[in-house]
Amino acid sequence: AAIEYELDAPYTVEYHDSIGSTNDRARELAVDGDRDIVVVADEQTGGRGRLERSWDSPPGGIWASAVLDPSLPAAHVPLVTLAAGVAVVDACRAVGVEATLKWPNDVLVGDDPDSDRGGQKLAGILTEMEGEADRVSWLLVGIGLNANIAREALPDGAASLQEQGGDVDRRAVLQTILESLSTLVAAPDTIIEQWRAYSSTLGRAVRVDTGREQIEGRAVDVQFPGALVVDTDSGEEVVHAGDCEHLRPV
Ligand code: BT5
Repeated sequence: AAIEYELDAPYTVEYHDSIGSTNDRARELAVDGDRDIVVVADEQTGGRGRLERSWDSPPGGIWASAVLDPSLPAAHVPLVTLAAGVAVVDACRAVGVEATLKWPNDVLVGDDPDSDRGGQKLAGILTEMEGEADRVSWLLVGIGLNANIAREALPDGAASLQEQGGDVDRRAVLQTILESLSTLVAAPDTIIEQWRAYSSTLGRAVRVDTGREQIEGRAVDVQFPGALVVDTDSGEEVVHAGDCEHLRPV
């Protein structure tokens, strides 16, 4: 069944049964000057992750991209990714699924630091923008949450809300996500603190691939506007972007 598109949300909704990528459609709207609109699809045929990766998006997921007001300084944009993660965790916890956040853009379940079993990815965030210095011309955040999808229809290492606790009312879940997101972006000072509270990265042994180097150490903090602080053998490193792996305790 398709998501009903009437949401009592702080954004207007454009709904598609099937689309290439909601981020691509949101980008068209954003470039045209639309704001506070969210593109939602039941299925994506060309879902995207970061760095040219693909994002599996079978029917039953929550695939959504929100076009935000770009009036914030470009330097604050990484906060939007953190805010979207917090909003997704809020919505998962509201349906009884104890999700946590892995820096910078993953929502996990089962990421217990004391277990040998690594966490599984329940959702991912893809923030995109154009602009420079203090002028963001458009800004959007894509959210992919595996909702009513069977585990078998997802790649290895993924989890779904269905598998965690049964099917959800996608409309209600999306509503919670958008309300949280809107509250958070209006109060950017609160984002990092909430992110820390939901994080399963902090305190962990991590390996971060920045694309140029691998940094290993203990993740000790996330600081404005979204950088990970890693305590390494050669001192503290502040990492602004990269892929982070949670290492098992030995
Ligand atoms: C992300 O990238 O996690 C960002 C995903 C954003 C998806 C949303 S859906 C709505 C909007 N429209 C889009 O086209 N995109 C956004 P990244 O951190 O690069 O992780 C990508 C990796 O996650 C892949 O290489 C796979 O290993 C894994 N993956 C792919 N599909 C998955 C899924 N459905 N669930 C869990 N993991 C998945």
